[in-house]
Amino acid sequence: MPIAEPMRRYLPLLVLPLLILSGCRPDDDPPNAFGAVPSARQLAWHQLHYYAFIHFGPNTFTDLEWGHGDERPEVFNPGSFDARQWARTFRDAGMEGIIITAKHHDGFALWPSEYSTHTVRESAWRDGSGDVLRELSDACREYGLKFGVYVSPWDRNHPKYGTDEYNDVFKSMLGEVLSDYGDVFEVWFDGANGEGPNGKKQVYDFPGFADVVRRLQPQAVIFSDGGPDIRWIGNENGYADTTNWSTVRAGAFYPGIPDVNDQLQHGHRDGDTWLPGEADVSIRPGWFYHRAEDDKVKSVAALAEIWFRSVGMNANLLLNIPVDPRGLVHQNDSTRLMEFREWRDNAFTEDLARGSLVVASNVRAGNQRFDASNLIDDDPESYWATDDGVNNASFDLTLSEPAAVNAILLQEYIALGQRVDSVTISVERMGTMTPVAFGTTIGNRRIVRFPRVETRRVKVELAARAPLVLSNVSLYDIPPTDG
Ligand code: FUL
Repeated sequence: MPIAEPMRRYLPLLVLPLLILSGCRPDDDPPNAFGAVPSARQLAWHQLHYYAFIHFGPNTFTDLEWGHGDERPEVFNPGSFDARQWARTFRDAGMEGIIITAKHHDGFALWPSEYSTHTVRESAWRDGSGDVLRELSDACREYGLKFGVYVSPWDRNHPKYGTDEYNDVFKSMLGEVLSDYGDVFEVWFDGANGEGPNGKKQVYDFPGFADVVRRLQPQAVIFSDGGPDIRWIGNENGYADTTNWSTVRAGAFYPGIPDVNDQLQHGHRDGDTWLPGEADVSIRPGWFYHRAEDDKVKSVAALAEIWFRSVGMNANLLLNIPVDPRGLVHQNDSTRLMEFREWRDNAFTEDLARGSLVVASNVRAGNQRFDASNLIDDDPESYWATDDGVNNASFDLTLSEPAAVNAILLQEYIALGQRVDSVTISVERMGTMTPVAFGTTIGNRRIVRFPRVETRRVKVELAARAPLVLSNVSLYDIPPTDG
């Protein structure tokens, strides 16, 4: 029913006192989302930190990094193959999943594909009756790990490579991988695009490949240089940039795009698309196993640095551990993985911010729901938020007793976007607050390190592009690594 004109004019005057009386101001609403936001499948991926990459195939036996595609399939013969040993090792290492090279550039399929004659079926392993993907996906389920696949579009073996038909062959092979082995959490597309056996390069149908993934594994994230869900971090050292936006400008990146590594490393502040970074690196110099690298497994110190610069810089870490020709994770790698886990457990188990008093310079509508105490409540869905228009704010943590600290972990509530441009950390020393560290972006997770100091008060000053929305703060006293 239409409201009479005089009534309409006076309506705000009537409603406003009612709103005030009920204690309800417009800012009692949650903050609006800012800019691009993650999809449900990206949000699920953001909850991960660290998972294993496995490069395994004929190269494991021929000592190559890039097989030529003409290797005899019989060379693939892992005598002590045990996917359960891999899964157990990675579970014990504190990893959350495994991504395996189902097919690398040499074209050899680790499953008995109907669309290729260069597969485990043609190998000497188990007289051709084995299926690596079957045993690994089963082992992942048994050990509570997520299962993911790397499937290289570049194929140096397939006779159809370099022709239009190959895109359909690739889609069919991808379809097998995504239909026959249960849930897949991530599909990893390598941008490498070289020549096939006929000397020709392929024009890849990436949109068509993505359609296959969406149809068969709608919850899986698709990784490539340009997404559509996860972007490469622009180097193979496992390092994101200290400034790392999860947003990029639409269309700026595509699989195999050259000369943008720097941009991939830090994303775009003015990006209109959510495309977070994944940092990949190998625990050894090569991606595949080489006996000559048995004593070149990265140190705990090197792995810790990678952790700070990936997981601690708004990326997930994909750490490659090449399986050896026996079909086992080598002792040197598993020993190092366990040492690295022990260091992380020592570093991150005790959160010194828990139980502290947190007071913010501004709390949205003064409403308890957005209070700064949400920063230390262990609930990732609760957050501290500021009023609309308050894009610069701070909070103080007062510890129950003085403690030595050297790192702070900050997390934005990214379901509503990425906002923070800069952060300054100060600590109380002899009664005065002294700045000890500066940072730029936060995003899903940011660890800022500073020289170890004993203090009772820590101040975090933030400048953002929209009201602040942070879900978590943690304080740590991280032990040194043994070098
Ligand atoms: C690169 C490949 O060419 C390497 O062999 C390796 O698989 C690495 C993870 O991606 O593009």
